[in-house]
Amino acid sequence: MRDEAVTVPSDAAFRAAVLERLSSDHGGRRDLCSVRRAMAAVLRGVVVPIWQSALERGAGHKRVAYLSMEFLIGRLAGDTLLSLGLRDAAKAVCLELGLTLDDVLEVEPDAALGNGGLGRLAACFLDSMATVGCPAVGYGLRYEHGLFRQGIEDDKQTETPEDWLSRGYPWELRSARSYGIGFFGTVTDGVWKPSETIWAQGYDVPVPGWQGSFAGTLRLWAAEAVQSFDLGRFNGGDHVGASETEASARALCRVLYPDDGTEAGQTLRLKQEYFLSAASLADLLADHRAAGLPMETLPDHVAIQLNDTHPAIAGPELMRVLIDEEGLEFDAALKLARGVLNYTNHTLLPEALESWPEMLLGWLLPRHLEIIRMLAGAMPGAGILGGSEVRMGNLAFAMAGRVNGVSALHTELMKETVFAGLHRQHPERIVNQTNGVTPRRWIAGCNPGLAGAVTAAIGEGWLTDLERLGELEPLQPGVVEAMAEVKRANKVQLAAWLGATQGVQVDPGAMFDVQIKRIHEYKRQHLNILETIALWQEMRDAPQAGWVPRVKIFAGKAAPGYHFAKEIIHLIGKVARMVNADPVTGDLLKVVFLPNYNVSLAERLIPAADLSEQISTAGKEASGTGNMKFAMNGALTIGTLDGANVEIRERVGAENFLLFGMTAEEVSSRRAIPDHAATAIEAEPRLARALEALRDGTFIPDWPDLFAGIADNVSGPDHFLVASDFADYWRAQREADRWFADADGWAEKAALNVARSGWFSSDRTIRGYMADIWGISPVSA
Ligand code: B1N
Repeated sequence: MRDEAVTVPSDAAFRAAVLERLSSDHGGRRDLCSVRRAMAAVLRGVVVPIWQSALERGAGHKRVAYLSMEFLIGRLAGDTLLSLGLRDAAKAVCLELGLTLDDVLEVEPDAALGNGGLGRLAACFLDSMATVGCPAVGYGLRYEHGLFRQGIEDDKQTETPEDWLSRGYPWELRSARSYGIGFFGTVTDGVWKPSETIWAQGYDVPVPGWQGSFAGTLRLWAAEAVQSFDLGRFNGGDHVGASETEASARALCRVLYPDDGTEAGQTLRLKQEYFLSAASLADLLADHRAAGLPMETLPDHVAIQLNDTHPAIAGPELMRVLIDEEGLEFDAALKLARGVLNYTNHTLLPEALESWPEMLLGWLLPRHLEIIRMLAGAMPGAGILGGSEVRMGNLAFAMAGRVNGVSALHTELMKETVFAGLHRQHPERIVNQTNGVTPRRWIAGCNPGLAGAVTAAIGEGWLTDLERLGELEPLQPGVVEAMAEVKRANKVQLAAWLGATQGVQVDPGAMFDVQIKRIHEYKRQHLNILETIALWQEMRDAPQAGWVPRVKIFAGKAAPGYHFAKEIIHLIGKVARMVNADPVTGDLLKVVFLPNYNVSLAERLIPAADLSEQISTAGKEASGTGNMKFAMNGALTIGTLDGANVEIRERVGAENFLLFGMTAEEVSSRRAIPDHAATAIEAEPRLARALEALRDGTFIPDWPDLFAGIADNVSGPDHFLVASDFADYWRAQREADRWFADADGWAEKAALNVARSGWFSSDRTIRGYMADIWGISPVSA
């Protein structure tokens, strides 16, 4: 049902508009790219008026500024068509032109302005804020190159630049907003004179809510030179040097830092962080001033959310503006800043907690260092400075009204570990907001079959009120069967795609076991591949023992400098090569590593998954969001008590979840045992044998000890306790086999996962932020 107030073309008008565009803008060409662009142009013509009218409706309302270095938005055409109810019309036009809609949608570049979960969460939040009526601007950077494109050569990762902008980006509008952002220079008596200025130019991507009910904005800052071209220098013969300032400005937004979980200690990264923070604040304050509002009322009009510490320099920047430009006293400025700023922590991993050397910060942002020292002086117990570094988590905490974690467990661990001291001083400040995902993209968009089955069972309306999935219970037999049928069809489709694109033949009747996420030691892809090796070895020993056939699917990128993660990818590739060619195991076991994991690939894999691998060392994965997407698409989770797995298990029921492994508490005590890995391996001959295969050249005869590094790590320091959790993981995997062998039993468990996952909608999360953090009520329809 379309919202009556929204002008959406009829199917016939949409068709006519696309054909018209094709002829006027593309010379009547009917290739995939031309059709894609013509369709995008027509959709943009529909979306922009929706967006403008929502901005008018939201005027004067308190709004959110969501500051994030990452927005992993993926492709937009499919989502937009679905939301506007034009998917069938688009299918028909494509068919008429001799194409399929899927192929047309496929040629849209997947905008990957993010690394992983943190960036995808920001994108889900944009969708939910626009849908529930929360006025919001997502502020980010317009990186010229998003996350690198991952290739696989000789089973190893290669990296090439991603170029989402190279053929123009139809979803953005160059905005009238632009601001000069200063860097370096000197401070005299509290007056900062920057020695370099780079222009921040806004580009707006309208974000329409479901069926055009409301809308928000994603505003991305591009770096441009204040003066792009020095004609004098050019005429003087310095043809290259004449563009020097432009080149240096453009370098700022050239790439997204491809690091998820480790601190990228580069000056350019800090420059990016400040550029985002300062431009976004300048934009907010410009609106506030233009509305004629006194500065003291800022907290009544804006809530700023810092997506992790990456934009935490926004705190000192706001202080600088309030003190140096608005003339406020330090204490009044701090009170005001705390009234608007909030901070989400996304990780407790020590290597990911940002800190900047005071030297570096003082060189790039001399006035900000002064202000940070004042803050540290005013709050001596906050731990803002330490070891000649500025600790950004402590700074963000000290300046925020609310600090939140992203799952119940993570929030509790935050209170006990990194922020224990600060939490004691400010016990009311930390709140939990468990992550969520948008069901528009992650059910209706990627799994139309499932959406159809749900609607057939409980009617419309659940996509914006996901807890209504609960109405699927008590499960009717027809519904369970319909869902199982959808899963089967999705698996057949994926199997065909794997055959066509990867040259791997898999049996759609096998269990599709999927682990897709960034490659990290704490996420333990090596635990999964070691179990795969052990399984293969046992299958070879007794191929007739009644094994449940498996297809092990992996995908994920490794940070370019993360050697161990790259070795894991290499190992998976070699195991796949050996196992897939083994006539003894044949269809019993296949292993696939899919290159270039991104949002679009996730949309293809999740609907076809039977088993979702969420196997991080307990206490390490702050939340996870893939885990939620799998559950709501009817996959069972095999997982540890980590992050949001805990809450997923509570909701879907322990009998529908394959739990294994140590708890976060047990992890800490186990790690204290000096030879924890060796004892675990001794007690588990299967693991010993699998590790041996990494050392004896089973997978790479020409270079037998190539993977000895992984084996040595697992049998030595094993910080992430792969060895200690292996036996229980094996047990849970065999339990999965038994459950899967009972097809009806499995189908019922899968259906219960769908029916009970409504709470994991990001609409619920956003309503939580609105009520507990931002103090914003929805704009009424
Ligand atoms: O944020 C997600 C969580 O679901 C994941 O569990 C968590 O790992 C992820 C430095 C990060 N935490 N920290 C980062 C990203 C980029 C970077 O440069 C750290 N990403 C997460 C959403 O809450």
